[in-house]
Amino acid sequence: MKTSPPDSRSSSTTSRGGRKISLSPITRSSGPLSIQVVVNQGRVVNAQVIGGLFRGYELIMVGRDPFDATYLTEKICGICSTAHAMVSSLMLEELYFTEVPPNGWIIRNLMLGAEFLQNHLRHFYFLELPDYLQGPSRFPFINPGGRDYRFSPKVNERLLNHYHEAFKASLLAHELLALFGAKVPHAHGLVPGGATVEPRADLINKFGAVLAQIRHFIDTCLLPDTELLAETYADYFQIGQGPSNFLSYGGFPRGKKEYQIPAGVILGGEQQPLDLDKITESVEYSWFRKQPAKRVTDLEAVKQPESNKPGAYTWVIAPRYAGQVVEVGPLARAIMRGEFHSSSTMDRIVARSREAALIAQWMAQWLSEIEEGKPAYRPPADRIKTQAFGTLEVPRGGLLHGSQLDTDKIAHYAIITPSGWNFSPRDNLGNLGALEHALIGIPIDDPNTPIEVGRVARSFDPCLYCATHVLQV
Ligand code: NFE
Repeated sequence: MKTSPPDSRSSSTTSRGGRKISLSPITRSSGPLSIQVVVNQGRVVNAQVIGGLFRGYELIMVGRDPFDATYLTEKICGICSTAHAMVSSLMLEELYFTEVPPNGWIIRNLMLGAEFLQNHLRHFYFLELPDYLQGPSRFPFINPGGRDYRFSPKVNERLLNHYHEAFKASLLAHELLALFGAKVPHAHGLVPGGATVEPRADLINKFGAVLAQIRHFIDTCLLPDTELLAETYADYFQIGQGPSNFLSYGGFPRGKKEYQIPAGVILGGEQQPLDLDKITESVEYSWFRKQPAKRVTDLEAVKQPESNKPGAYTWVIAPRYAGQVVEVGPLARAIMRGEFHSSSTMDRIVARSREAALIAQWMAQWLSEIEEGKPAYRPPADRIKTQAFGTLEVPRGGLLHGSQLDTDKIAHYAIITPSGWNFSPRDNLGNLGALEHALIGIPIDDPNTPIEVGRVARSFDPCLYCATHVLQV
């Protein structure tokens, strides 16, 4: 089943006899993602992940009042705007002396939690499941022949019903966010200093009632449907293994750097504390003027676009941690919590659904901890730094915003998104990005219907709108 046209495909033969297949665009994903693979003897032997959009958000920020960051950067994306509002707020709270009241931390986490639920529900039912499910034979559904459909007609029918029910659940998650955010997407209620909507009893009660409906859907549909998918396509636990390095910035803070989801990095199986100075960005294979890999904390080293650069193939840059490619997202967070121990297409899908249940459970707890009648916002005061970073776990992984001020205006702004990590190209050492790595070696049953490529790519939940926000000055 597809709610949009199939991934558009062309193919040719390479000099070594492999078959080059170009999938452009990859449908059922956010933003313009394309993938080129070379298939030889039934396996992918080479892969390039391509972000085809040039934007310019970091440029837009230059010369502006720093407090424009929250409302402007949330426009980067319609599906994770709260994430950008939150992380830019955390950055501003480092630049300006700010004491966010306890209610402010809780309400912001409730808004961000609602965004996680909305994204995870929508991703499973509308973007991921159609790779495995046969749709009704009517427009706009398309059921290309030769697909690897394994559900019995009865199970298929039940999952289709849940697909339709997921529209309501996903809508409820937006409703939840709007209770404190005032509107969705691009909420107004989340700002540096806390939340602007006071925690009134009627809002708290409404939030609790809507959250209970979503939790019911998660418990009765999302979790069992995910288990069913995992059992039916158990071979996908062996397909699409990532680089096996993971990063988390820490998630759902209740104070500065007090996280519900732990921060850390796992490199070569060893967990270690996170150090922002170890994050570098390479533009070797991106459409930017050649320069050595730079540290993300060096905000003055600006990337200059060069759309005709020989050898480059994407607008996404290549972030690396201590020179290593890492995977970010729900699976990385679950591995950090010790709940998962392997990386694959199906591990990512299962980790995302279980994370939705966990976050919904936390949200019910946080809601009960709101102190009615107490403030949720305290305005930022004097500027205390000229350079600062905000980092946090958001639906697709770790998000970073950084800025350097020149007096009271923004001189430089940097953003590294989760999809920037997962959909990055090769770096200056030639190491593949996380999805590129995951695609190498996967079996392709029929090169005329390379469904496996889309399945692996979608398990990372791509958002190329976020990943290609990069710019020039
Ligand atoms: Ni455009 Fe986003 C999330 C951010 S990018 S969806 O989650 O930041 O991966």
